[in-house]
Amino acid sequence: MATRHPKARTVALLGRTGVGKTSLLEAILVATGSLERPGRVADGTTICGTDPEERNHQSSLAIAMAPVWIGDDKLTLLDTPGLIDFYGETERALDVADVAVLVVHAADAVQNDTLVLWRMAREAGVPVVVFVNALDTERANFEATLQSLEHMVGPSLAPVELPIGVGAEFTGVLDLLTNEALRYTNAGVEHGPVPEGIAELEQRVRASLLEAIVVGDDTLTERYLEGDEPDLDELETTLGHLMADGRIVPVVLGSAIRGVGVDRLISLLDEIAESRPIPAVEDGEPVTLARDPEADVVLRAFKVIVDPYVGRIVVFEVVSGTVSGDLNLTNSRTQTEERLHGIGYLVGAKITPTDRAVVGDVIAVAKLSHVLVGDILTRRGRNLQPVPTVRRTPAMSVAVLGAASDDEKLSTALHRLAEEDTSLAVRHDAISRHLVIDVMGEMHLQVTLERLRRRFSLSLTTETPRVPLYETILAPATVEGRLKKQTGGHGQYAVVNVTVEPLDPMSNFEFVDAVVGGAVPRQYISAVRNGIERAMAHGGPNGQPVVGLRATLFDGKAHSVDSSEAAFETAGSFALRAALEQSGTAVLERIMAVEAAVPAEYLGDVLTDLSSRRGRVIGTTQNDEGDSVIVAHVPEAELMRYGLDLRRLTGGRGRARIEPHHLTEAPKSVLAK
Ligand SMILES: Nc1nc2c(ncn2[C@@H]2O[C@H](COP(=O)(O)OP(=O)(O)OP(=O)(O)O)[C@@H](O)[C@H]2O)c(=O)[nH]1
Ligand SMILES: [Mg+2]
Repeated sequence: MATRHPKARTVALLGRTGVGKTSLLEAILVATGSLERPGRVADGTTICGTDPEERNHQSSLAIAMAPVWIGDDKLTLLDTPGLIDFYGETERALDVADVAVLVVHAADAVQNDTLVLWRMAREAGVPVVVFVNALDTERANFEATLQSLEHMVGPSLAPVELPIGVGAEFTGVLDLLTNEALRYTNAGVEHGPVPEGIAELEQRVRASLLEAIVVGDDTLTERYLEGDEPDLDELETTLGHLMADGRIVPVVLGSAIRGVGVDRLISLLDEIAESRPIPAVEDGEPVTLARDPEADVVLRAFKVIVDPYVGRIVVFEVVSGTVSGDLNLTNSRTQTEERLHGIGYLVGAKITPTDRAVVGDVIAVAKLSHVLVGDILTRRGRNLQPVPTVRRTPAMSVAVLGAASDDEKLSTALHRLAEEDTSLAVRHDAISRHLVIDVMGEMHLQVTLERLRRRFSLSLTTETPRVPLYETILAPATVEGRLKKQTGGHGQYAVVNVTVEPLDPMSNFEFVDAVVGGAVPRQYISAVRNGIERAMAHGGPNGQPVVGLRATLFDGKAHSVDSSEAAFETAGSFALRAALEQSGTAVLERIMAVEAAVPAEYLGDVLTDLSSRRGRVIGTTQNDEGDSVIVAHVPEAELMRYGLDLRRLTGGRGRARIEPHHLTEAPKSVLAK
């Protein structure tokens, strides 16, 4: 018998909130013998729902994981949040998933969140299996759910099972591949023939499934057309290939709570034969990393978790190679050496040590304080970088205010949270001196504040951040900046003559040294520049930072004893202030270029909304997916919560990219704010 490497694969469970992903993961652990009895989300007793904030909200808020084994094969299951504010986590799970299980509720038609997730999986190139859950609930309707799935997926959707009964009568599934009925009882699963009543329907659905599968293999097609039905093994293998290529999106069904159909889902997942190739950038060139167990070890970090006892844990995907024993690798972002001693895998919140990990495996390593999500670790000398990910547009920005004495602590805490939660961005507003966080919605904000309170004992208030405004000089001015002070010992003496001219407000500050004959000694020139820049940052007559000007230093005076760098810096700042006074300034606001992609049915609403924000629509086109793409110029002041509002307007399906475009004079209404 040919030796083979044990397989390790990663499976992401996706689905909108409440469809039963965390419960399904629990049921899978029970079905594979990893767990004796399932915990319940409502009691906070599931393997993947132990985080206090998650228990509090009864919802998953971050990636959680647990492995299962099928013979030699290992599947690492990633549970993801279903709430839209936390889809950044879902994206990180899709970065590493070999297959995604899109969980839908049998009492739901496909909704916007499901469409968003389906599209995310497709864009990430991850094959999808659909699990229709909760067929035991009263309102369950498999046909209706299937119809709306067909609408979303198209002809590649292929049910592999049909339900036996529904609601309280739901007892099992018809397996279309094996042509038998599986009934789930307390004693286990009973295999039997397809019941008379549904045999005809079963045959019809089965025939179209077989046709869909045999087209994946020329010899199978030929044999099938000659009336020879492929055996189960052949069908499963071909289905596995078609599934991996995304040519078939199989649908299975069941009930996570009753453990029905869960074993069937697992064996279908096990048919995914290969790990997905991983795109990366090597020596500046795009490459695809083969999943080779014999190659260099390449690890990619996709999650950072801080455990109250173990500390910081980094979770990696083994992209290639085989990990065993202690290992020294280089972080290709920082070029620093990282020592991995002791690898393990996560079962919910617990690390279980292991001594070996193969390609496709997921490992957890403690005590790596500098590795961030997205980092690649490999042998020294290799220049391997991740493909840059596009950050989701934040839904809103808020300024967080703590007690003044806590500022340092607050900043540290927020940065620590942002390492774990890549959807959270922290920045410091130089003008208001507030910490500003970009979040993905109200719920994300609330959870972030809860985490700060529980983990760092920080109680905070938030407010809408100040809209940044700028000032620019209206006309050229030639001025003198003079500092002359005689105190006890040394005096301070510096004189500078400067011309200040307006530039395009978006351009960088320009400083020209036009001094001749050493009127301002060499060693003080950069001090003058610094003084002008400091005064610009400090603000003009209207208190806003000054932008867009050229300062030409053309003359000055120095004193052999009383002149110093500090004196020339001050003289420089005096000169700028004098120029601004003399020529006057205009207050500017920033205009952003908004590119919003929305399904056509929302176009009208989105355009109306943009014009209510003082927006100017530049154009509307269509992208490859058939979405309308609007480009508009909108003042930054009107966009503080645009991400959130666009989501509300489009049921979560609209996406926007926002970039600074130009600065223009701010209307009075903005100045009054
Ligand atoms: N009747 C029934 N209830 C279910 C089933 N699966 C899950 N539930 C219940 O539905 C509720 C939500 O289940 P979760 O597993 O937390 O759902 P989730 O998809 O993880 O939700 P988020 O974490 O918010 O994304 C819980 O109360 C479960 O007990 C099922 O198959 N049948
Ligand atoms: Mg959950």
